[in-house]
Amino acid sequence: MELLNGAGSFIPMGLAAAGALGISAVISASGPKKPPPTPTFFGVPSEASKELMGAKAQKPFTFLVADFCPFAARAWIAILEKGVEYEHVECCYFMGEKDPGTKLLYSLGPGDGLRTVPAAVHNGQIFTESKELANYVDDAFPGPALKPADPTMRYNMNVFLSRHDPIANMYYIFLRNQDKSADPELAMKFEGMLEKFDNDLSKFDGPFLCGEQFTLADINLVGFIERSTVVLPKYKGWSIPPHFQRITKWYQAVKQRKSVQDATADRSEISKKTHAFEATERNEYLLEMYECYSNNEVDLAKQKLKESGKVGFNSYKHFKVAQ
Ligand SMILES: N[C@@H](CCC(=O)N[C@@H](CS)C(=O)NCC(=O)O)C(=O)O
Repeated sequence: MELLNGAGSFIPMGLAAAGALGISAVISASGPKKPPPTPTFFGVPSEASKELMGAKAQKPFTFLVADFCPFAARAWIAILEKGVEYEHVECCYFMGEKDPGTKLLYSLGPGDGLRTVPAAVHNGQIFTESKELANYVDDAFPGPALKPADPTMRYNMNVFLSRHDPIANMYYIFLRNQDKSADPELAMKFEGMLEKFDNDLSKFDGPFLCGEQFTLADINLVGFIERSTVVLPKYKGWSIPPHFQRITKWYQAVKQRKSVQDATADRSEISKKTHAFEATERNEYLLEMYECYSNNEVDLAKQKLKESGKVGFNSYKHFKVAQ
């Protein structure tokens, strides 16, 4: 079938429909062309960052991460669950631009670049923000789905995601608080949030929030429950109350997953070659890293580690010992 176009000549029906849809630009005499990738909100890596990326950009997915960061853990666990082939760039942001990964991170975007991990470059586009990045990884790659297919269960997952998100911020508020008299109240607030999580684990048959499927709603919380079991007992003398039995069971199930085991393992070679921290065993490492948070001295630690700028040398820790 043919149609008369405005100029009075005939055009085939298929092309007329394409024009009506505004996609005629992608059709040429040599056939359909691949449309350019949809731009992300953060755009494309700057020229400076492309140079820094160099050899790190051999694989199509470059992942900028700090292995102690509970936000980055979200995207990392998603990547591992899906079996994405990726380039792993550890960032010791405590050392600022003295650390090559952090230099790359800062140079990625326009203006000031990015300032936090996790971040990724995929299809020549910049991605960041842990929840959105984990979700993107699920959408963009084959492998086990991290979101329920059923719309109602997906709705439930989204409710769990937003309902339990405040746990992340509260963890930091509690850890960083220096006023001992406020600790009991902060602990109560944190427990109130954990209680909601514990209750929601009874909504379906488990072991995960949405039942048998391990989803983004679980992934969102893994890092914060890990730190609640390792960091808060040491620095706040507080532990997850044992009556939150569902959380305990959930965490046992979570720790069975290979992705979680890999993202929470003792330090890898790349980690040891990147960070200023000294401990190599996982829990010791988290305790060492979070010391400055527990003293609410993150800026001081950054200043010290930037000054010394040495891999495997925690000048903040030594400064505290000498004090
Ligand atoms: N909203 C961000 C938060 C990420 C974030 O705060 N990451 C920390 C590490 S745990 C970071 O990169 N901090 C950089 C700095 O303190 O300089 C997300 O969810 O991705």
